[in-house]
Amino acid sequence: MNLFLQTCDLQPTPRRPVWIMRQAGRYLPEYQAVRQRHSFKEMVTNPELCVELSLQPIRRYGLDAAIVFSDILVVLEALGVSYKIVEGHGPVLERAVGSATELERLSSAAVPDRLDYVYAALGLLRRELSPEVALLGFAGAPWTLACYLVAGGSSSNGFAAIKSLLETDPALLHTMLERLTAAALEHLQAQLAAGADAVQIFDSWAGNLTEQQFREFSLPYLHRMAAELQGQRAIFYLKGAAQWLTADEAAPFRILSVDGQQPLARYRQVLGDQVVLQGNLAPDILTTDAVTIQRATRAVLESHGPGAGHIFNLGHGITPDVPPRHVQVMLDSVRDYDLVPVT
Ligand code: 1CP
Repeated sequence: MNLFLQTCDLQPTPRRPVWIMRQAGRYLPEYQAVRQRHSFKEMVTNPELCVELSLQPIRRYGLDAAIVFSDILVVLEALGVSYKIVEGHGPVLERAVGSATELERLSSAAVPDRLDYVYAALGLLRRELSPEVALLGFAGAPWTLACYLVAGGSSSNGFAAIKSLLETDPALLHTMLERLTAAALEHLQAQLAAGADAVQIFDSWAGNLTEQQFREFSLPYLHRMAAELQGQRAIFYLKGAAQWLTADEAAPFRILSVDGQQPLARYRQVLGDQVVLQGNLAPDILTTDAVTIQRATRAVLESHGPGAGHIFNLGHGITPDVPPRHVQVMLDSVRDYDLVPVT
């Protein structure tokens, strides 16, 4: 029985599924061991290494879902703007794209033609994983991809360049967002075809917009993606923005992943029980101590309650300073909680 997929389909399960993203995956010594021998780029583009890195958290913790080792930036590379990861800084793109001419220079080749290595890794992973473990693919949301594209990589000034573009040339930004929506969708469909059971769309910088700007520059594109992926399991992760959604705005999303801004009970109250909620322990809790982690994990579980439709997850990726045993404490707390029969 695959608890993760059943939960995605809003079916009751004996316990709730749990998985975690380790975007800043540096916290695992087995990740570090591989990283010391290879650049990030080598790891992402080599399917065998990807499989090894994707399986590491599954072997250590027995999670209910595995996420393919990759990055949201591969889609930008497929569009002709390559990236590298600079130690202690983050992603750096070969060039920034902020004008109509630069936008026109993006490659018009089909995105999946350039990302074979991701689909190869997914195919191998699906064969390696037991059927009880769900396999996740992913892509960046259009707004989040645009943040990196316009800044030329990660930003130390809150993505100021795209915030000013949004005011000075909103039409250009919308053209860019259209382009990124199509590219991300192609990549997601190809991952589903290659063996992913579900896909997650990361809008990590949605909270960098005001509520009104979110409604103009992010939400319509997420809705378009949800419509195109209808019938597939698509998890929409909104960092810093899910609290703005009305029930009508959330309705197109079957599965919503939320950060730790509000208790899950509040999301349920606003959104009703037809949406699957994923989340939402704040990752910094994992740097504290066992008792604090147990208490905070329980608070998340109690806030949701026993009903179907909750995937336990962090509100964001794990930071590199988290001791791996603290993750085990969190997982044990989730599993112990669900062992107590509900009366
Ligand atoms: O070893 C290193 O130095 C690289 C660290 C690292 C890792 C492990 C990066 C660079 N990317 C990844 C993998 C990654 N990225 C995964 C694989 C899942 C896993 O191993 O658990 C996923 C799902 C991502 C997604 C991703 N990349 C997001 C969305 C999620 C989020 O964190 O909000 C974003 C915004 C990125 C861009 C990126 N790539 C890498 C970093 C450190 C960042 C974000 C930080 C920044 O903007 O500076």
